[in-house]
Amino acid sequence: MQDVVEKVYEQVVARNRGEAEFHQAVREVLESLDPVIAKHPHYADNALLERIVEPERQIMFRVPWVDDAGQVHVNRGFRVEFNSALGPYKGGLRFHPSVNVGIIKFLGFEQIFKNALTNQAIGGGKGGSDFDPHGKSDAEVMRFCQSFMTELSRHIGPNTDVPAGDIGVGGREIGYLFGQYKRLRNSYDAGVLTGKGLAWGGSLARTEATGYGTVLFAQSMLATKGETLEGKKIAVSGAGNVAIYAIEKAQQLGAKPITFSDSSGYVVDEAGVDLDLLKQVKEVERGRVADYVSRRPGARLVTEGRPWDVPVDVALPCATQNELDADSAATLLRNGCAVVAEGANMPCTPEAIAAFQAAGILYAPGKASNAGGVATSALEMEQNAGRTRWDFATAEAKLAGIMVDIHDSCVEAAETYGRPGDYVLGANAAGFTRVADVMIAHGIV
Ligand code: NDP
Ligand code: 2IT
Repeated sequence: MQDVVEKVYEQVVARNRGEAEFHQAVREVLESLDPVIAKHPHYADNALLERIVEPERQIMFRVPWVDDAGQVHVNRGFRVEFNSALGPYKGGLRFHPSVNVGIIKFLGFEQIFKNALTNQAIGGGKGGSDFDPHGKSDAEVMRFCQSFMTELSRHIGPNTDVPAGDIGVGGREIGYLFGQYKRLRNSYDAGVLTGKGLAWGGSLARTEATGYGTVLFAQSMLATKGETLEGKKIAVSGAGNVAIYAIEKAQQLGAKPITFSDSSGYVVDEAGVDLDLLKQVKEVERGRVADYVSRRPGARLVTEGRPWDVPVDVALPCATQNELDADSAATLLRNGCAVVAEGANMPCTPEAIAAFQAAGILYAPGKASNAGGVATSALEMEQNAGRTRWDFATAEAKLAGIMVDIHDSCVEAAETYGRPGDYVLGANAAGFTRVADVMIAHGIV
């Protein structure tokens, strides 16, 4: 990194001790900015880099709640309002026991550039809690969500900050959160949350959007080589919202996803994933991947290793950060994998990314390839503001158009800065310059 950029990184590490994921996300962006700063030195003036790595506001709060047995628990809640240059803070809420301030800051930081890439009027933010929804009753999840929203409601609003789902937060949780917000504010602000139910302001295609968008991005990358997804074998990780709809879109485009996973292991189904069964197990029963295997002859559960051990043409990591490391990358490359598109946020380690880039395969960073979810959240906000509702085909067509635009912006920026085909540089440079230009226009704020 150039001196000016390296100094900013060192300051981030010194000021945010122990926040390894945040350091990792900042480093990846700053490294990409070398050629951008070299070409446009004014981006380093007026402490623009120093400002962009510092959240505008970060909120931490106590979340007390009572379980079904009457026991009181205390979780920690977070909302990091990172950057509002382009619009209200926008980004999901994650409920997972691993959540800490460094994880929320890495996600919020990535969200700034992802949201800029969508070309919609949304700033970057993220939130969540170390609450674990696994094994909790609906009533426990509801009481937790009500307590969480009791504090969060002071900080959000349709023109201020608009949360949505992420790991552990889906339609059920958004419902309980919205109900409590409405009660506290005595105001039906549909646009305060996205990922809502279809009967109360949700958008068609939002549920599918992240997974669909990831596959559409992979399709656009393949098109640059004159190829399609038809007949390609795919390894998917995760079995949640993103993974399920990545599998669905891949199947619609003639590909053959053969794996998925959760924290108990991964499933290999060489005949191709039975999507109806997977949805039944995960969306309806909230079960484990073993429940799929017990009902699907020919499928096997592997509890050691990763889906990346299975020979495939395309890998779609859709579970969590740092789930695909250098060893997994080497295995994928050895087996002939030629496309990696991230559905999750930061699932590939820096070493894995370096291996993919050195091998010259098609690799898409999550801030570009998983941006379809937040883009469709912005479409939900647009429908809420207009008190209208589009049909599925309209919403999906807009999502598809946005994914093509994001792909083309990445390709163009990578060419502009002298590294054609480098989607990491492309995504970071295109996202950064959009935000930076507006921050400059807004003065020192
Ligand atoms: P879900 O909660 O619906 O699913 C998450 C899946 O990943 C589950 O199968 C879960 O298994 C697995 N998983 C999560 N954490 C771990 C872990 N530490 N180790 C092993 N497996 C794990 O979340 P989403 O599908 O919404 O999110 C998946 C990824 O996509 C995340 O990185 C998220 O940030 C990203 N993303 C999500 C978007 C959205 O719209 N939902 C938009 C853009 C990105 P288990 O149940 O066993 O924990
Ligand atoms: O990481 C992400 O982009 C999300 N979890 C979706 C955020 C949103 O506001 O829809």
